[in-house]
Amino acid sequence: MRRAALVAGVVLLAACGGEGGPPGGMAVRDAWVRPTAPGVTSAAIYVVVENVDAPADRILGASADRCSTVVPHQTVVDENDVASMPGVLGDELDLPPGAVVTMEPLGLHLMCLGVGEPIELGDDMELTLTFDVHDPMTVPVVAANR
Ligand SMILES: [Cu+2]
Repeated sequence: MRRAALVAGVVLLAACGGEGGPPGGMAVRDAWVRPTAPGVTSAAIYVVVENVDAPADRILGASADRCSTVVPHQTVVDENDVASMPGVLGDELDLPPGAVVTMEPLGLHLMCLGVGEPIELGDDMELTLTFDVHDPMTVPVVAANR
């Protein structure tokens, strides 16, 4: 809450996605991807997106250079311990000012589909997130086991 008070004064000045503008707006951090399992051509990408001081927004989609398609998923475990990953259509990707969307194992993630060369531990890739309002943002993603 203290942070919200600090940035409140900046909101009117910060041009969302503007060239050379002040830091702030949208922050994309801690992006990592699980290495692909043998014979598997998909991998889960995890990332944290924070609307620091940008107008209300929403993650519209994503792409990555190692994936033919990237789709948001939510891992769901049913009463029989069977996990499924339905696509995300609800408000999970909404980013009102100050909101943080945290993608982490057993929860929300970006599914990288159509992986060509296997993704190995330590590999790098690039993830681009697109938003309803904000300019697209590209961040490095490292392959890790966490
Ligand atoms: Cu998935």
